[in-house]
Amino acid sequence: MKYEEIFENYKSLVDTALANALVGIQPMLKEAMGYSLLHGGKRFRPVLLLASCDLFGGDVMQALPFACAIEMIHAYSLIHDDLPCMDDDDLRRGRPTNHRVFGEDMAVLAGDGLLSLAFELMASETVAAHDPRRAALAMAAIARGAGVSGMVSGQVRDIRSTGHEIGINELRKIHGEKTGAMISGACLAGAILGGADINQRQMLDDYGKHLGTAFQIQDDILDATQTAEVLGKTPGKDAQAQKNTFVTMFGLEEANAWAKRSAEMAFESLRPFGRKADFLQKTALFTVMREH
Ligand code: GRG
Repeated sequence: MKYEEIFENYKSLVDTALANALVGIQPMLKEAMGYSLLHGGKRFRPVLLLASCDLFGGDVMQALPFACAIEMIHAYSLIHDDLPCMDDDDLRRGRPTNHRVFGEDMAVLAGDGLLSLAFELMASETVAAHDPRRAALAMAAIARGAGVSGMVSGQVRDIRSTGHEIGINELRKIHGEKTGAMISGACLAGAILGGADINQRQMLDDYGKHLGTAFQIQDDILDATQTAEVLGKTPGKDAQAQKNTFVTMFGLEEANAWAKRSAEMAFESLRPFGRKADFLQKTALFTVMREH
């Protein structure tokens, strides 16, 4: 099967399961949650989770609730990040941001709803799982990626460092937490669910960390070089807001080189798996070639 077909297969499993996960929620809340969860998005993190589970011969259908959960957490983070009190953005995935359509109060609540639904989904699956210990460990990996030592912490560092001069180590810390932790959390959770041993988990975690760096630098490059039409969000915000990124600190050429190096390191992390890791290795290389 071609790379694009494999990606599409994982993605369509996720898209269907996400739509089903909102059934039964009261209409006002469902509309605001569904607006940001069900329309657009690359589904990068859930695809990584499913592919990492597949690498070890795990049951992709049993991993699906965890894949949906990580996408819900991602969607919540985007809604909250776009709020006037944070990035104050009007455009996301080619449409007005959540608070622009539903108001700030509903946007905060839609994010809260998505975050709690993610954990409800994983907890229910853990109770029903044939290996509840594995499921609980996967849930913990996702919680770590999302929370106080992951994305939330990175967002705090990012906000607090904006407009101030920082060094490369702090920049890497911000990126590692804000973006990398959810990406490596997805890979690690997938590996755990698939039955990876401790060394194999470490390899997937390493892969995810390098991939996270490559993904974030490419995001910064696109912010500086692409149009709103292609990106579906407002470009040029990093420079305008005096954000610290690889591009604003080192320039485009250096940022490109760094992104490529990180993608290659992600690729190398999975070499011991041979051809079985083809899809994940190609994902690393494509990450730095993507245009949105
Ligand atoms: C509000 C706790 C909290 C965190 C927000 C996600 C985030 C942290 C900020 C969004 C801004 C940003 C550039 C974050 C870095 C991660 C990133 C590149 C997010 C965009 O992810 P994609 O490209 O988005 O996977 P799609 O739309 O494809 O799902």
